[in-house]
Amino acid sequence: MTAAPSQAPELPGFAPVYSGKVRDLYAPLDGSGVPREDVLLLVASDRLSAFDYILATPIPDKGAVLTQLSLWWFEQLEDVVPNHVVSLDVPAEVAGRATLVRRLQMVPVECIARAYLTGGGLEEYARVGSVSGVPLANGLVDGDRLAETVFTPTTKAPVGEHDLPMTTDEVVDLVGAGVAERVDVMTRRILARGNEIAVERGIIIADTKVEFGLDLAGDRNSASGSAGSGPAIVLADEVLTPDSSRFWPADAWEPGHPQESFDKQYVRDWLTSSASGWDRRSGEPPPPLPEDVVARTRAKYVEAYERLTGRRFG
Ligand code: Q0T
Repeated sequence: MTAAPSQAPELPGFAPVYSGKVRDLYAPLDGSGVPREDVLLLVASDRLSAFDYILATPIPDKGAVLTQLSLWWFEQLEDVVPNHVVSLDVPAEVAGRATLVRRLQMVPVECIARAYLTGGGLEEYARVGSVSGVPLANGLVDGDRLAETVFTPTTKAPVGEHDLPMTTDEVVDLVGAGVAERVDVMTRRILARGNEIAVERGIIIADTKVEFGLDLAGDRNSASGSAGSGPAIVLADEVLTPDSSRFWPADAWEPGHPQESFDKQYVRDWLTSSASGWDRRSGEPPPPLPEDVVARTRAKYVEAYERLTGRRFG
């Protein structure tokens, strides 16, 4: 028996607002059944994406592990950036994997910072010798640590489409020079603080994607280095999880080839092995995962949580 993929659950008292690849957003209904406009319920599912597919097999506890990890990081980052979390008072059905969050005006940019060179950053470097306009040293290879953390924003494409790199000018045209500068600095600080903490615990965070929102009602930022210079910029969504970031085991780090993925290695290895019977270029969706691949993948998520936080999961 194969478990069905977890779709956005129906939650009494909540109206579905948006379903992403792995997370679902709801608006709480007020006493009269009207959706509230001040807060949202953010629910993390057990869905896993690999090779641009949502796999048919959920990973048990993945949504809870990543929610708890994000909450822990929000605390570690409190002096760097305010966050959208309001409370953990959520329906029992999604307890542990949901948070009530402040509804923000989202900054329409995927804010990415890179501390190590790989993926799209490596491709751009190979082509033009720079990444998002930042010139890099000659001769860098896949997995090299960058001398400075680079901000590499992209567009927010709809689900199913690919995000495209944005120039600084494009970000400025979209959100203004003030917000553009502040999200650049904050995204790089988040990754830098993340790595200060993670590297001691045997994990490298090569790069990360964060989302910010503007709190048009709330206070000015005190931690942003720009107090009084515009609406507060608030960290939304999730932060420094294996879904939003590339986690690498630090002890296996070896520049010059693609690094092992902390969380999805077993899934990728199995899907690309003959055992899966799947051809990535066939256009067919991947087959369901075998039990042992699911169990080992779940263990990697729990291991990341436990290593980073020093807490036991569950
Ligand atoms: C959002 C207003 O991928 C997203 O959501 C996953 C379901 C992106 N997204 C976030 C929002 C948030 C948050 N988080 C917020 N606090 N306020 N909108 C909308 N889409």
